[in-house]
Amino acid sequence: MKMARINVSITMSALLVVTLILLLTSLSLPSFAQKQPYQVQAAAKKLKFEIIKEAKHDKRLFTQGLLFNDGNLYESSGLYGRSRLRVYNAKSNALVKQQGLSRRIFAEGLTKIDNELYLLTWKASKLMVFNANDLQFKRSMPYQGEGWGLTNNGKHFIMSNGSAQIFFRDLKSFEIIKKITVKNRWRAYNKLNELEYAQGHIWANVWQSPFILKIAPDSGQIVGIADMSELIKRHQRSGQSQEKVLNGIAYDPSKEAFWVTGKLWSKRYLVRYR
Ligand SMILES: [Ca+2]
Repeated sequence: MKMARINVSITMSALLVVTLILLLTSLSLPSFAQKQPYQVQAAAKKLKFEIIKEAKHDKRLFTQGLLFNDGNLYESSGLYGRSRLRVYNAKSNALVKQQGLSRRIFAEGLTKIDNELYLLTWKASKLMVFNANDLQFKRSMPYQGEGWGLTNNGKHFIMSNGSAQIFFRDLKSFEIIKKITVKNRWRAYNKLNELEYAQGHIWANVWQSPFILKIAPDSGQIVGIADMSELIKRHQRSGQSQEKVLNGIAYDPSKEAFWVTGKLWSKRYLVRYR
C-alpha cells in the first residue's frame, strides 16, 4: 500500500511538471499570442475644457435635449405640465419659436433629421415627431421602456434609457439595430442621460454626476472623461435640490465646440475640449 501511494504521488508530480512545462511553452509560442490577443483597454483620458462663451439660459427650463443645427439651438424641456420645445438663434440667443406640450407628456431627449424634430418621452413610451420650422406635432411612434437621451449619426438614432446601455435604432421604424454597454475598462457607467453625436464619438451626460463621457460608438469604451464640476458649482449650492444637474450637450461644428448647460441653470456655456 505504501509503495502504491508513493507511485501515485510520483505520477502526480510528474504530471504536474509536464503540465507546467506545456503551459509555459504554449505561453511563449507566438501562434498562441496571435490567436488569442490579450487586449488591455487604456483608461479613459481626462479631458480639459476652456469656456469660449457664456449665454443666458432660462432657469425655468428643465433641460433634457439640446442640439445645434444651422445656426439655431433646439432645446427640449421636461416635467409634467411644463414640457416644451424651444428654438433660439445661437449667435444672438434670441428666442425664435417655442411650443408647449401636453400636460401628460414629460419631454426627454431631442434630435433633428432633415426638417423634423424627434422627441423622446420619459414614460409615455412614444417618440414624438415635430416639424422643425413651426414646431407643430406631426406623428408618433411607440417604443418600450423609458426614454432619456437622443441623438443620431445620420444612419441611426442613438438613444439612452437611464441604464449603462446605448441603443442604435432604425431611422424609419425606430426598431433596435444594436446596443452597446458604456464602460471604462470594465466598469459600466449607469444613468446615461443627454447624448450628442460629434467628432465620430458619442458624448453623454451621466445623471447626477459632474461627468461628460466621450464614448467610442463601436465598443462602448469611454475614451475621454470631462469633469464639469467647475460649472456645476456656479449653479448648485450645497443643500439645494439635486434636480439642478448638468444636462444638455450640443455640438457647433463651425466652432468645434459644445454648448453645455444644466436643468434649471441660468446660463449655458460654449466649451472646447482638449
Ligand atoms: Ca444633444
